[in-house]
Amino acid sequence: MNTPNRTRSAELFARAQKVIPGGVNSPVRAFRSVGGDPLFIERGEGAYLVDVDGNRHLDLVGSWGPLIYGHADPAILAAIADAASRGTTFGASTEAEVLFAEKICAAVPGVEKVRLVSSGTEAAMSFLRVARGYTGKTKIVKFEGCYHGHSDALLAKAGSGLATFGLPDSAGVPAAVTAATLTLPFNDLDAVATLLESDNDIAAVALEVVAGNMGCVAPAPGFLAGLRALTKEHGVLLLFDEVMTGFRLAYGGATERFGVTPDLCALGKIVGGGLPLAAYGGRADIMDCVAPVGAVYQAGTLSGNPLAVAAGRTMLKRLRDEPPYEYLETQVTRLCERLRNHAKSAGVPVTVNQVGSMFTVFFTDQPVTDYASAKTSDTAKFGAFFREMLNRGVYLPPSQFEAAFASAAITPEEYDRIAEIAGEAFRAI
Ligand code: KE4
Repeated sequence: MNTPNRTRSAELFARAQKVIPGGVNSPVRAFRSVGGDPLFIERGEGAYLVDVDGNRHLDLVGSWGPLIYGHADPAILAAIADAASRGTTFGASTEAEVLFAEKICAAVPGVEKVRLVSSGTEAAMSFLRVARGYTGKTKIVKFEGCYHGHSDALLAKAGSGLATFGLPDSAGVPAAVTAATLTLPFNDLDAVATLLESDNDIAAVALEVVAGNMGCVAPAPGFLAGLRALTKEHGVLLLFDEVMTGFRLAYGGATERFGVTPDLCALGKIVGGGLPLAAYGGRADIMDCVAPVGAVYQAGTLSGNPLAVAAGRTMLKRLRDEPPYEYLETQVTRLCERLRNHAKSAGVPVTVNQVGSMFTVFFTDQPVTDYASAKTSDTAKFGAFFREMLNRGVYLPPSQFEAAFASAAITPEEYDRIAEIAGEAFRAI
């Protein structure tokens, strides 16, 4: 399979590295873990990404989640243009924000009040601060392999003993900040029970309800209900990070899909319709801790930005009027079955995890239920698979430890084509 012409991307990448760290504005875009130079994109068209060399790719990243209906949705573009004609930002409240907040509260179980922010990082950083402010307690429990944005307290990894002090997972993060972030294995309910029984200074347990940042990993049966019972029993708040899963796994997100309601949740990606908008929300008595009502400070110049709110409102309207969930469930389940069959006939050991329209092909013969098992994957093989798929016009997330996000813009014939291309790629590696 010859490699498509990517000279313009290569030129731009060389130029970009002179003025942007790593030539990218977010690390995962640099293709470091899959090899080769990153693509530079000229435009998105429905199910396709078109790069600056004119190569078209069926897009299974969807900007890491927001684009459940694909690129350049005409209704969303029209809503943004319409809002922009009245100005781009006011730093003051608008009617649209109220209507949007009402929609979010009506959509997501357990969300009685919501605050709009500009990124998932801001949403997760804020729900953590609110949990600490509301409970008066200090420690936070997170899970290995879960990512909640790049705020200091959440860039933590497990200390020597699982429940000992968290260690920084990034340079520049003071140990004092992550000391209060305890990290446990995902899906390990016993570890949570042991910790909550032994430490009464825990404000919250936070998790990706379906993990996407270690690759797609589902909560084990009973895990979410167990967390809900344990946190209630010990006066600890349960925080669902639905930045990826919100409005993706159901209109009410993973909370609706799994039927377990947290105390607070973070939303992002889809809720912003592809513009910089995220949100955190939950029980009114907890959210009323937030300034200017309560003592927990959080603010933002562009929070509730009119253009982003217009995009988000249009996205939610479309999700209501023409829900993509059944179509995606059918198509992606069929696709994953075919990926398993093609890998098997090519003699390539893989574990394909899928929840709704999120999936990951792990290059391991073991079940993947947490970060330790995800790490048994052969990342070099994933890199080779990624490149073979890309050369054939299918754009997967450029990392073994990321979830693919399928869109409703991809037709059944195109899903079939993706499966056939994967068959060729499995045979080629
Ligand atoms: P942002 O600050 O990137 O909007 O959201 C942070 C965040 C919070 N919570 C979850 C569950 C997330 O997945 C994310 C961001 N996801 C990554 C993909 N692994 C965004 C892609 C990137 O970092 O470039």
